[in-house]
Amino acid sequence: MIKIIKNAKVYTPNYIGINDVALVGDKISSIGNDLTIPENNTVNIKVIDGEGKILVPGFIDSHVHILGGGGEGGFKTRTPEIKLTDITTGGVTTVIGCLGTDGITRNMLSLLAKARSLEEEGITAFIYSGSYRVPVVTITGDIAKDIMAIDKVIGAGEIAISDHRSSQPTVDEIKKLAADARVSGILAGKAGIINIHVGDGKGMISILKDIVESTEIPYSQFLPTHMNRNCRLFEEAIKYAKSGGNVDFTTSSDPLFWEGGEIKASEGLKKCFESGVPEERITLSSDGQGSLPMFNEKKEYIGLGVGKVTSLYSEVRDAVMLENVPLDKALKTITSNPASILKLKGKGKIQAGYDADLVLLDEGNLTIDTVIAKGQIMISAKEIKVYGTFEK
Ligand code: FWO
Ligand code: ZN
Repeated sequence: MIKIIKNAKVYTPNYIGINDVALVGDKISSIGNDLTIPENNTVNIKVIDGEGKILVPGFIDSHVHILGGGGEGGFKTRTPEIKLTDITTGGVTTVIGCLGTDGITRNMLSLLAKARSLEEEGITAFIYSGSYRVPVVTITGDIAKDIMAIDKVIGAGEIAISDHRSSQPTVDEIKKLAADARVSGILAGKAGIINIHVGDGKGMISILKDIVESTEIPYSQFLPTHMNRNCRLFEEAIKYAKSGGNVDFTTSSDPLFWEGGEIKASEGLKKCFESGVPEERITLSSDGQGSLPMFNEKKEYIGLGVGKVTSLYSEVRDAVMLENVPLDKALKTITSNPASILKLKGKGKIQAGYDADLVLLDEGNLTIDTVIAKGQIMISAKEIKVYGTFEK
């Protein structure tokens, strides 16, 4: 099937002006002005009108509890499994699935099966092996084997540090894990990334700084997330990013958290750019379907919300509409930045040969109009065209 998106303002995510973009099957085939359909054309070509619209790469969400998560308030607070349209209605075409606090009753094979189910339903899904705890839960029994043998495993995560729910990992344990993930990632042509869950603990990311300063392991091996969960950690994120690290801000939130001093991701982006953080060092992720538990000062559970994948683009839109962050810079945090940090081949850009993952936005209010994943129209004119297996 050939599709041509005509006359849209194209952000690759760099702005390249009004262009046509042709999709052949599940790939972007060409970008240019006035791509015309030959008179004697016999192939059925679908033309999508991009007039008055902005065309951007499909969004990448690097931290989603696709199997569900939670449980911090007991069994009844285990959050439900994600559905396809929870993801596509947020313009997200690639997710990285993870386990969280509960890596005991939720297991890696189920996470892999859920990723494969999302792939069959039409989007791209990868996973991290592991959960909060170290030693890491894996499929093969060894993180290096998981990364080398299983196509969808791109690294380990979400490994918890500085959190009362963590396994209190030592620097050495994280160092060894990063070493294994790095070398198996190199051998498999993958990122071998360690997605680090940073809690509210006062240790913050000192473990990561120790490792980068005392070994050959580079900053790029780690992607610490939730770095906007409190002001102290956010200030640390700016320093860490300016010295070479990548930082990820969580977009799901609960007004309860704002009392706790959490920095709204859109405001965090603005502050980062004002502080001179290089734009390629920042990513946003939603923590979708994860729990957003609240604990009091005695670490007693007082309630929880559930993360939403739709918060990912919503925070990018707020950054542009409310914080005056330029659209291209804001878009990079959920397209080309995660694609390059996580080494997702063919993802995160509008470029010939890349996967046909694209989103059309209304030019006026930047709302999502159309979502295309692997060349298939998932959402068109704000209407859901493809539902998950059991959604309709
Ligand atoms: C964050 C996922 C947290 C789960 O600290 O880590 O709990 O396993 O589902 N969520 N524990 C949420 C804050 C960043 C607001 C998770 C959750
Ligand atoms: Zn987390």
